[in-house]
Amino acid sequence: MSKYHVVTFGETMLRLSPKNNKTLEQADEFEVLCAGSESNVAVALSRLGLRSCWFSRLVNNPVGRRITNMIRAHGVDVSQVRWTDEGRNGVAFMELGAPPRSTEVVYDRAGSAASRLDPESVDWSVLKKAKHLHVTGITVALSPSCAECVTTAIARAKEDRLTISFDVNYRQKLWPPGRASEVLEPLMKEADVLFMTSDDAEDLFAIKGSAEKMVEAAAARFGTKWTVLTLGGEGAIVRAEGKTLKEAGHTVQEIDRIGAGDAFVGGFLYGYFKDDPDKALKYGLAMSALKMTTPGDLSFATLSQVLALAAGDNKSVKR
Ligand code: KDG
Repeated sequence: MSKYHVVTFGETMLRLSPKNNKTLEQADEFEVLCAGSESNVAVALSRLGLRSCWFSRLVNNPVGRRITNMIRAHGVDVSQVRWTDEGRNGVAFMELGAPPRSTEVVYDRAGSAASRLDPESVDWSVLKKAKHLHVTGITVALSPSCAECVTTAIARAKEDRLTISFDVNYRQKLWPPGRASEVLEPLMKEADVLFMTSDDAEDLFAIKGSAEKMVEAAAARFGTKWTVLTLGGEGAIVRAEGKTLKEAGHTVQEIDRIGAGDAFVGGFLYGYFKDDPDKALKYGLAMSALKMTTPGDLSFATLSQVLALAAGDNKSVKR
């Protein structure tokens, strides 16, 4: 038995979000959370009962320890984190929007310890203990050495016969779309499962049309076995082994949508490991909907909640 189902890595920042729906400008109290797409996925998987390992590079100070503690609390293995005594940990100020006011994210992450992760400092033998590697475009955007880590991880995962998922996760505050599409396309083609929002498909790769047309065009262009487009409030669509399946999203009373995409990825991968595209979509959408009902990036959903919601049981009172 492999030690881990999934290994992933990337920057996780301290997330500071104003309390009581205040804006960043007016806030006098902040909730202390963590923000990192890959650790969000690792937590989602761990909550579903899978063994996940996440690593990054962090400064060994109270902020770095707080970040790892929040992730470890969900059962994620953080033993591969590269600790350093120098530099600083990234911080993200995240103000939650309330329509029509949009969510505002202010990064304070340039030159962070995580952005200095490099392939030589990673113990890649960790991949030999895993079945699956999950990586995202955010890490590629952080720095040339982080991009090299993603390239190295993909090459090693292929050698070690792991399956690979790649989430495009375009962040406009990190790089321009033209550069992102050019750098990401060859990496996306290496994945077994590709995740993208329909907005990213359109803005980065000019893939347009109905959801069905878009997912077929993406599958043809990137050649991935399973190609997944998330459609915001409309749900998600997958093209897997020549078939297209679409599923509507759940009605949600939204508390915090940041991290919902990562929760979707966690739930979807749970179904992917069962080789069932229909269940993958349902688990992904259930996990994502449940995540939106709680504050913070991290999912607090349980497997039984996800299975129940995926099966259509959404009774509001449980006794
Ligand atoms: O996916 C949610 C993330 O956007 C967030 O929490 C932080 O990984 C993050 C990033 O770099 O934007």
